Amino acid sequence: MIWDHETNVEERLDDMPNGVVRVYPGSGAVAMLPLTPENNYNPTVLFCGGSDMPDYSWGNYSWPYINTFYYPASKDCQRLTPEPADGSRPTYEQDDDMLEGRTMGQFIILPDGKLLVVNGGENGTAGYSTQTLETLNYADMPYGMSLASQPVGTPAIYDPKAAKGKRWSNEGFSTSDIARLYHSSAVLLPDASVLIAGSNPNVDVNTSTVFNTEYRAELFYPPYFSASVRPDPSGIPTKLSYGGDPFDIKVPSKGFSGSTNDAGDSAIVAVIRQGWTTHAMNMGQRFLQLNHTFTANDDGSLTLHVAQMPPQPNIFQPGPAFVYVTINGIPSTGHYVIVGSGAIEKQPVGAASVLPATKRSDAASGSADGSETSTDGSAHSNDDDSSLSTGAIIGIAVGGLVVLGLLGALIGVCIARNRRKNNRQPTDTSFMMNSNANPTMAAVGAGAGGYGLGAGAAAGQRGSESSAFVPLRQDYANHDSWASSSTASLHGPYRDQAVPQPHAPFQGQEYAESRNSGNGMSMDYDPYAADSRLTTMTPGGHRY
Ligand SMILES: [Cu+2]
Repeated sequence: MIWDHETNVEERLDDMPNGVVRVYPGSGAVAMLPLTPENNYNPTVLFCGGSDMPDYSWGNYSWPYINTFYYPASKDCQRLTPEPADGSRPTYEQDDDMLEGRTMGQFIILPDGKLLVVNGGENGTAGYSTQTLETLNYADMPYGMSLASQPVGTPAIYDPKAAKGKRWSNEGFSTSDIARLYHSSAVLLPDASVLIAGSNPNVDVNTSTVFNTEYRAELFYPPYFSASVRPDPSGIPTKLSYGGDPFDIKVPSKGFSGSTNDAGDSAIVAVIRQGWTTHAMNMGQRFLQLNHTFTANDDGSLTLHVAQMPPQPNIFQPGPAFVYVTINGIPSTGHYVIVGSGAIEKQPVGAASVLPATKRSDAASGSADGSETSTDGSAHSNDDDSSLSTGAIIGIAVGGLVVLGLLGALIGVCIARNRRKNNRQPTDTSFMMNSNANPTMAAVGAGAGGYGLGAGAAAGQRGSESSAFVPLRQDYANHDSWASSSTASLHGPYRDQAVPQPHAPFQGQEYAESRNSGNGMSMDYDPYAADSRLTTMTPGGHRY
C-alpha cells in the first residue's frame, strides 16, 4: 500500500510474490536499501524471508492451526521501488534467495553499504502460544511457547551492488550458539560493530524452557574488522544541512593503502541512522550516501569534497545520525551528527551542493600496510608485526563500546526489566543451533566476499578473526559494574514509563512503580498481548 498522507489517498499494490508474509508473525527482514547518488536517492525496499504458510495455517488470533515450528521459513527475497523514476507502476523484482530460510531475521545496514542479516529461526513464526490446533496441550509443545524453532546462528551479508546470484555471503562467519528468536534486537554501533541482544518467545520471564528468556548480549564484528587499520577522517561537521555549501573531509594517508586515487574513488561518506530496534526490526533505519569528489594530495592523503544532504528532508528526517567514511571497504568509526534542525519541523532547504572537480595524483598513495586494507583480493599477511593486529582493533572496539547514549535506551530498558537477579544468565543451549557456515560456503563459492578476502585468506583463518561474535562483558548481578564502564545513565531517563491507560500518551511516570503490585510484565508495550496479563501465572491458551 502506498499512502499519500497529504491527500489521505491509498494505492493498493500487488500482493507480495510467492505468498510470503513479511509482517508479523511471518516477520521477514525488511530494510530500505542505501540511498545513493547512483540511485538518485530513490528508495528501494528489500524484503527477505518470513513465511509462506498457507492461509489456513495462521489460525484465529488465538493460536496457529498448524505446528508452525516445523514449517520452514522462507528464503525468498524481493525488491520494491515504490516510486519508480519513470513513473511506472511499482513492481516486485525477484532477488537472490537468502542462504537459508529465516523468520525474524533483522537487517542492519553497515557503513560500507552492505546489509547484514542476523538472528531469527529457520522454522516457524514470531509470537508465542501455549498451543496450536495440532498440539492442544502446552505440555506437549516441543519448544515451549515458541512458535519458531531452529535458530539461525550465522549472520549473512547482502551486497546490493553485486551481480544477481552473488549477493549473499556468509563465508568464514562465526556462529553464535545463542538463540535469537522472538523479541531479539540488533543495532549498528559507532565503531561499526553490531550489538545483538534479546530473545524471549515466552509470555513472561522464563529461564527453564527450551528457548528461555535471554539476557546475554553479543557483539558481532563484520569482516571489515580484519583490516589492520581503518580510515581516520577529520573535518566531519557536527551538523548537516539540506543543501548548502559542501565541506571537506581529510583522510590521512596512514589510514588506507594503495593509490590515493583509488581510495577517493572507493570512498563512501555515509549518513546512517541506526533506527530504533525491537522485534527484529529497526524502525527508521536509513543509509544515505553523500555525494563527493576528491583531491588526491601529493603527500598521499585524501581530501574528500562532500555535499550536504540532498535538499529533500523527506528522505532522511531531521535528527541525530552518524557519519562513517569507508575507504576500500574499511569504515571509519561513526561521527555523531545532527541532520537539519534536529527537530520535527519545517526544514530550511538550500540548493544542492556544487562540488569542485576531482583532482587526481598518480603518485599519491596511502601508507598503511597494504595487505589488510584492500578489497581487491590481495594476499592477507599475518607475519607483519608493524601493523596493529586484528585482535587489537577488536580490543579497541570493545573498549570503546559502552560509551553511547543511544545504547542507553536498550541497556537501560533491559536493566529495568531484569529485576530479579535469580533469573539472570540462562545458559541452556541444549536446543539445536543451525550453523550453515560450511554448507553455504560451498554454495556461495569463492566469488563472494570483498572485504580483503584474498586468495591467500583461508576461510578458517578469516572465521577466526574477520567476523566474530564476542560476548559482551557484563555483570548482571551488579548494576554498579555497568555504571562504572559506561557513561550512559542506567537510572534515567531510559526507564520503562507508565502507560496509565491504553492508547494514552506516555505520562513520564516510572513504570516500575505502577507495576510493583502487578505481575511485573511489560505487556502494555506489546500490541499483541492485550489480554496477556490475564494469563501470566497460568498459561491459558493464548497466542501473543
Ligand atoms: Cu512482542
